[in-house]
Amino acid sequence: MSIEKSSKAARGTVQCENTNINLLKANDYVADIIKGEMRKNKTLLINITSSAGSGKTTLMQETAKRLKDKIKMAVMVGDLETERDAVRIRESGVQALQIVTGGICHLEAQMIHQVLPEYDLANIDLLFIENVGNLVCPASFDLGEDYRVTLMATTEGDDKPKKYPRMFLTSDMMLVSKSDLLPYLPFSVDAVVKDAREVNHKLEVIQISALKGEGIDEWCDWLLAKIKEKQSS
Ligand SMILES: Nc1nc2c(ncn2[C@@H]2O[C@H](COP(=O)(O)OP(=O)(O)OP(=O)(O)O)[C@@H](O)[C@H]2O)c(=O)[nH]1
Ligand SMILES: [Mg+2]
Repeated sequence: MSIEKSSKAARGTVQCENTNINLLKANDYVADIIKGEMRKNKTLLINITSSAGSGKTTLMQETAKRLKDKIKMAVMVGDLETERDAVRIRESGVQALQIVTGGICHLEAQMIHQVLPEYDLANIDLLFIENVGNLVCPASFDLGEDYRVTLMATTEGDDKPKKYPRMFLTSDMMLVSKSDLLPYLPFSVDAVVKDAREVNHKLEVIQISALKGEGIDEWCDWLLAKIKEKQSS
């Protein structure tokens, strides 16, 4: 791909028979409709992103266990194939629907909008979108979320924020996940936080282990505070 073409793709613009179709403009139009729905129903919408396997579904399961008796929570989850993640999340006792993208590497606002009628938003305080696992394409698509939360697993190496800056630039929170593995890995939390905050100085950070429970109470308190803000707005 030429440099010119790749920079166009980065802005979401595709050259098609001399017509420039701004894909992101169409996405943002639908994202605004989703935002309106969430505002009307006072539902907090969180977009969870990360590389493949950083612990998104495990975090959804642990969050559901802790919060499902306090608030009404639901999840929609995107994957290229299989319904496995939705099945895992449903086993934690919350509604979860799978969006199978059939090879597309990210979720788009139109996909979210299409499944929204399956959710009783008036009775949902917190709706998660678990995005397709990768740090590249999902960064470019606004899904109408209130907050974007990116997991950065200790197993991935601490150099990712500078290599995949757009994801960290567009996120509100970075969860440094799998912290239980820190004793075994050459991973510096200080280095990853420094790099991530050089990309985005407003980024909030919590260190978590969904497996051992570290940071999960702090994460749930953050969610509860954001739900309260949304409901009093
Ligand atoms: N050691 C450790 N392993 C974890 C932790 N959280 C998740 N895992 C493991 O990491 C693997 C991937 O976890 P998932 O929750 O499926 O990750 P994911 O981000 O949802 O993966 P995709 O949806 O495929 O992108 C599983 O084997 C989990 O058991 C953690 O806190 N510590
Ligand atoms: Mg998953």
